[in-house]
Amino acid sequence: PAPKSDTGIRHDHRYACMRYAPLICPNQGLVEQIAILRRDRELEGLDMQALSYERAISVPFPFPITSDNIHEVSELPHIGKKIHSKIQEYIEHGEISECKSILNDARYQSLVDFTTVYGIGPSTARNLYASGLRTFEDLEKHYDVSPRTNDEIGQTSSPDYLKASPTTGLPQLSIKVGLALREEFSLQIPRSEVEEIHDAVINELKRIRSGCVSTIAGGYRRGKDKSNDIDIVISHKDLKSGGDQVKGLCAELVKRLYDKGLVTHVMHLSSFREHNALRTSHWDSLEKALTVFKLPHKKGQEHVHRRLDLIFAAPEVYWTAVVGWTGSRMFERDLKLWAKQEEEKKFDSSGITRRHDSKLYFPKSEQEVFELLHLEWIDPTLRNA
Ligand code: TTP
Ligand code: MN
Ligand code: MN
Ligand code: MN
Repeated sequence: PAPKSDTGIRHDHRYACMRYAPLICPNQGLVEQIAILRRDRELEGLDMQALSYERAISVPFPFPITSDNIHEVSELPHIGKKIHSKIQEYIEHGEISECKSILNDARYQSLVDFTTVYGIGPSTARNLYASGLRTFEDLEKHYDVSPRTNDEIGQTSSPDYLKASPTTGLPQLSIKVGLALREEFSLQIPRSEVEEIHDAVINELKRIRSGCVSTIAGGYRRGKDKSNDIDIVISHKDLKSGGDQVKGLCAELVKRLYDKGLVTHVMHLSSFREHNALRTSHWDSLEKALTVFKLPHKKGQEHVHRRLDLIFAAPEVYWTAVVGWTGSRMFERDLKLWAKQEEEKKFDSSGITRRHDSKLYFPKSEQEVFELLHLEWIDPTLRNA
């Protein structure tokens, strides 16, 4: 085996999965400015540049950066000359001039607006812009969405929603619904409602399969006060069932939630690719559904449409799925990188494999996932890199 990189948690470790990263950061103003640069590069498809800005802001500096300690910042990983000069500018002037011009740029504003629509990513946004569209009103005309009431939105879902394409290009229906519901989706979800939605989902799950287990993952698990969506990882207690208890459950549950009026739309529904001979059943065991969910109104109080992601894992890969869906994105990216570069393993939400012989590992707890990768376990609330 290759010699291990230095192990042990340090705030300046180059792998995000080896750092404690709390939600609150003492350099919030600076981070927000650099995030604008990152966003601009991401929207323009400059992914490597975006990633280097994202990496830079994922390294926590434990104190407010000032002219007295900025020399320490340049010793941190992922802080190159370019980013250092931006930080310098921020320390001197309280802002980064490039950010100001980005924020005033009409193209940037349109691309930011477009990508707030569920279903529109940077490349679709650039294409829409290139075809002359600039505002939400332009998009509504383009996608033939007229302002609707909630009831009418409910009716836009077609009866053949279960055939939602699992392939790359999102069907127009998705963008249409995303557009119609964009204001509701922009409202963040308090923890209490995340829990209420989880309970409602599990309540229906129990009716179709007993013995299931679940974890609310995503930002909620990392301690965020308000989330943009709800991510629930579902599996089954019975390890010996080898995934049989979970197979097909995704479509079954989504269908039930839809019939109960709880799920209003399905953006994506993956099927169990049972006949793919090149893959073992374990790699196929993550079924998932990206849906829109609305709690039933009570006492005349309407609830908001929420995005709900349901992830189904076979019992032996439940904990890798939980780790994989807890995030943050940067934490996940570096966990994969660590596994590959330092452990000669492949980490994925759907399992851990040894690279040279494809041996599969089946960790029985979240702690075991970290142990297998020779990492110190990090509390989810410190995975906010
Ligand atoms: P998100 O739900 O996109 O983000 P989040 O929960 O961290 O924050 P919020 O929802 O409040 O904006 O993703 C949750 C985690 O799931 C993410 O950290 C990485 C993982 N993930 C995947 O593994 N694959 C995917 O396709 C997506 C979208 C997320
Ligand atoms: Mn931070
Ligand atoms: Mn989430
Ligand atoms: Mn999600």
